[in-house]
Amino acid sequence: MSDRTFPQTSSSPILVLNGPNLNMLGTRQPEVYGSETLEDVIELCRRSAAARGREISHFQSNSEGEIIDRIHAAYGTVSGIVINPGGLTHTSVTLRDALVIPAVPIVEVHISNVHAREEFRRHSYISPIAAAVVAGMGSYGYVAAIDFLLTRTVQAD
Ligand code: DHK
Repeated sequence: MSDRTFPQTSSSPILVLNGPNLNMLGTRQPEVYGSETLEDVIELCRRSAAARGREISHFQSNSEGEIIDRIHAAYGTVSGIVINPGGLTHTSVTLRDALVIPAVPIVEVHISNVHAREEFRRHSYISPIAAAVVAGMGSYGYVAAIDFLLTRTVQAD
């Protein structure tokens, strides 16, 4: 865990970001990504945060630029970021550069166990700047990530 990102002192929302193709959850390769839709997953995230008296803000896009714009808008307004970057995980230096800008803890989530799949999925541009990485836990990975951020974050207000 890096000292750069902890402790946080805000009760602002957790930003949950989903990258390309994650809007197709429930339809897309259910044997890999499960049968829950993105709406199901986000509802799970909302309930998980609400159980701790907190809120999430969610954004999904198939466009790298839109995701980066949303991260820029998060500056000063969120207390942590949970991101499943989809395929951008393995390709995007610009996404990584954007994610350090808000200077909040980040958890990288993958529904599938990327290490048990194709070789190219084992490399992540995001992991080195993440406080934690979750892979292979299905939708529960998002819940674990939110819980981690909310319980490991010092509340000032
Ligand atoms: C989702 C994707 O879209 C893939 O490109 C990643 C990740 C894995 C997941 O497991 O959630 O390689």
